[in-house]
Amino acid sequence: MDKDQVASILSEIGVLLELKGENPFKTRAYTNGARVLEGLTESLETLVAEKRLGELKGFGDALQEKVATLVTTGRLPYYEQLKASIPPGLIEMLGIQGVGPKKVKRLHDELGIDSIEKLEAACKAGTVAALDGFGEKSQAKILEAIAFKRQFASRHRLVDALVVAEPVLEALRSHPDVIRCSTAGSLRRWKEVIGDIDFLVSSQSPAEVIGFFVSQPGVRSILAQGETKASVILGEGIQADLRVVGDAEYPFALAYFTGSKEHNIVMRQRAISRGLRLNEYGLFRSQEETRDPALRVVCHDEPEIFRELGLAYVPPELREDHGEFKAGEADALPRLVEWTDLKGSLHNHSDWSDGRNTLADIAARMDELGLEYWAITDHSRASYQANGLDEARMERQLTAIAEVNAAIADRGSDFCLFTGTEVDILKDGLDFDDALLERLEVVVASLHVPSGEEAENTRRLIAAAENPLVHMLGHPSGRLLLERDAYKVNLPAVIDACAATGTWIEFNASPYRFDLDWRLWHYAKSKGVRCVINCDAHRLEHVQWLRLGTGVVRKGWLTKADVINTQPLDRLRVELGRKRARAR
Ligand code: DGT
Ligand code: CA
Ligand code: CA
Ligand code: ZN
Repeated sequence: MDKDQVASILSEIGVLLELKGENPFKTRAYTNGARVLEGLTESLETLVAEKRLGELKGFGDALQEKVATLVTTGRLPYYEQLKASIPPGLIEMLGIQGVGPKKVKRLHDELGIDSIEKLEAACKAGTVAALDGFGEKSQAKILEAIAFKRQFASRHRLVDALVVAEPVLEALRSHPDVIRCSTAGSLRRWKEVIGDIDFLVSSQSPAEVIGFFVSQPGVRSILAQGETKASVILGEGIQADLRVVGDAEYPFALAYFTGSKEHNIVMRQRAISRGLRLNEYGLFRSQEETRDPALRVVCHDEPEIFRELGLAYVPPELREDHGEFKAGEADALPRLVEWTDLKGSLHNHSDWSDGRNTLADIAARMDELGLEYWAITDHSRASYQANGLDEARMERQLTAIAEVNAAIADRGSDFCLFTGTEVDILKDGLDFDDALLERLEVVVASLHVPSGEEAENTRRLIAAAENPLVHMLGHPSGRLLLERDAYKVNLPAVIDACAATGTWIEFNASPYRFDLDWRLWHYAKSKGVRCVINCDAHRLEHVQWLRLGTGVVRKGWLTKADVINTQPLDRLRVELGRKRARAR
């Protein structure tokens, strides 16, 4: 266990003892001990090995013994028993701003409150204000802090985090004291849902950078502000952490704080097996934990760290311990698809169903952006709440699209608006007859009203894939991130059916969906199933989702060749005809 982990356990022990009403001298010994360890420049392992812990300020026998146990065994029974003796609700209550151990103890002793829920109820009933030393004002503050904690303790969609993180990163980048900076953590790895935002900066003037960071316009409140790190709440309640390091440490800190934890553990092991030590401060020629710059293996950037550990550079998206080490050793990591490789989107809506814009406006904008094609796949008749089209309206839309394409050609552009449908997968087949589907250039089949039975949903999706006129399955799990779980379905079986029939699977780039989940693309790809990165656009600005979706689907190891809509228009036409031709 390293010194920061030991320090954090010591300070937790201090808090737990205070909760129990222990004598303040004992409590303070742990809190001070934690602070001494945080500022330690020597290796803690060495101090323990040489039995020199007694040299540290305020380290009596009891504290020395506990630190030694933690460092050598990674565990401390005293701490575990102490923690187990306290109701977990009390520990959770400590997480409310302005509620420290003394207050928690009094709320528990005098009102029997042992959870956040009970505290909230008591505040609402007014009983907390009646306690000596609390009052109306502090009762209202506690209620506010509970609401606040709920909001920021939750998880957030990637897009919501990016929107608040990008301006802060831009600001940091332009600050004269910032040498290098980046996001780290799950945001840099393009996770579809994230906990908190992490920023990393290298600088020789950390105090200036920290001060600048906490005074950004997006900062709603400051949770902690130290000499080299700070935590704030941004925008709609998303926590953001900043760490400032020296420039020589920067690549190592970036690798460490990018994670994932699982990836870091393997990296650390690889270092150890080469007689080295890897931590957030560097890669060291050492058998034990250290941050001695004299022992540091010089790496100017992340690729050099990977090289030192016998690996090809692993892009952040792949750092999930999902096979990147085996592939990295063999220099067999994929060259991932880029959003700029995309030539259009094959699942989109217009104002003919539940989209916002007209066919002409959509075509004009996508052409102007330099895309080569865009499919209009409005809903079919069963999606009546989304103003789905019946056969007669479908017929009229075909004429309207032909007119738009003619006008585009008149302007001298090669851009193509494809006809199509997002046809509903019903209990007993598709919502349109084959005779109509055959006349549409792009057919997306989606399950919008699933059954409660896994076997039944799986059967319906497989039946849709088996229709030679269906090009791809839309949002195959039906999940809405942080809102609605996927319906029950055996996705590997669906993937197998798509592989067998030459059906593509959509990666729905809507930040509410990101469906099919990136974790399944590795399997789909191994079966030869091809991906279509679709915006499922309902407004012009949703075209931006091409960038977001590509970021997330890269986590599924996809290359340009794995994604159909990287093909230019003429090649795409050939691809669209392939499955149909095979069936004839
Ligand atoms: P999140 O915020 O829950 O979406 O996920 P991350 O991955 O951003 O996690 P976070 O913010 O707790 O920490 C950022 C990175 O720091 C994490 O990806 C890996 C590294 N890290 C944090 N704690 C540990 C740890 O205890 N062990 C190791 N090996 N790495 C850690
Ligand atoms: Ca994070
Ligand atoms: Ca964090
Ligand atoms: Zn849909």
